[in-house]
Amino acid sequence: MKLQRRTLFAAMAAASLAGTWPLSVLAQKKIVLGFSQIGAESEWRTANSESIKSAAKEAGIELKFSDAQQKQENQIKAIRSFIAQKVDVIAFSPVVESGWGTVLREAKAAKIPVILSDRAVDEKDDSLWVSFMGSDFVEEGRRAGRWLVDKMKGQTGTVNIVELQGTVGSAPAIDRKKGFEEIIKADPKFKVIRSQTGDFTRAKGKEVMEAFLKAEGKKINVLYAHNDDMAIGAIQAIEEAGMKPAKDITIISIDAVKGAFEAMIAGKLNVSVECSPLLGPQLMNAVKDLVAGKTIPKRIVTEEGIFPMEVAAKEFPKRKY
Ligand code: GZL
Repeated sequence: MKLQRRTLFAAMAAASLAGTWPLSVLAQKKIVLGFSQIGAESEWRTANSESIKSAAKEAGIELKFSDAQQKQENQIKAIRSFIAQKVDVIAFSPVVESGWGTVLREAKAAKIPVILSDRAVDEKDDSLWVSFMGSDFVEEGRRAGRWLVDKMKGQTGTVNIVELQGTVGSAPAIDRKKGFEEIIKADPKFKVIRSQTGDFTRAKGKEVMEAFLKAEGKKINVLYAHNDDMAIGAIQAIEEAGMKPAKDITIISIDAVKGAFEAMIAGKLNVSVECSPLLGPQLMNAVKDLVAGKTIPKRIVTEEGIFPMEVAAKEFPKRKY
């Protein structure tokens, strides 16, 4: 990419000296970013896409945006199309961790830098991307676990937990499970009695929670959902089963999207661990730095908090997503 731009700038500078191109045009060539988005599976994803689109507009970057409808083959197709179009930078949120080596090597061969946005890949060769920006999902799982340990510290009997996992094979699903278990395994009273994917969607979260309730019913003390959308779907299932969400079943989820704050204010969700989708501005800054020939950090971690229902009403007006 640097070579192409240098050649282009040299040609345009020569043309300018010949009086045919104003030198100011040289700096005007728009940066072109190809972005492959996972889909529109959750409130979080919608807010993330909005952040990327508005930040690109704000930064004067031409954005080629592709929605993969949660299919890895569509993301790979989109990345190949960006390579063929010779974009300046490629960025994407990998729907799952594995299966990216071939297409990332094609981007590297085409000298197009790649930024991982939101989620990581499990490729060993980390020269295949210049930076990974997004949350620490293991820490998000730990935060959820620590909140539960604190909430149940007076509890002596067994605490039966059901878990709604995110998309199978995705970094957030793998890491949020890992972080949560790392914390609760210290106390044998915590038992995960059912764990199944709800694919990060409300519909699937409700469907799987219905199955959990059918199988375990009033034995369930806690629901740990890897995102708010699945928790909100599960809340519907819990109410339809004649139980009180956040009272009969303690509910912990992750993202802290608007729907979670509304559920907490309604007394139906106990806590949401923040996972910010607002990656647009830092992505555009990274893209501009890359094109300007600067180096960018290999890992940029999003700073985040945790919101129990007790603070939801006060915090809600300040929320940006
Ligand atoms: C997390 C992101 C996850 C969200 C879900 O950074 O990848 O995907 O937690 C979304 O809501 O579907």
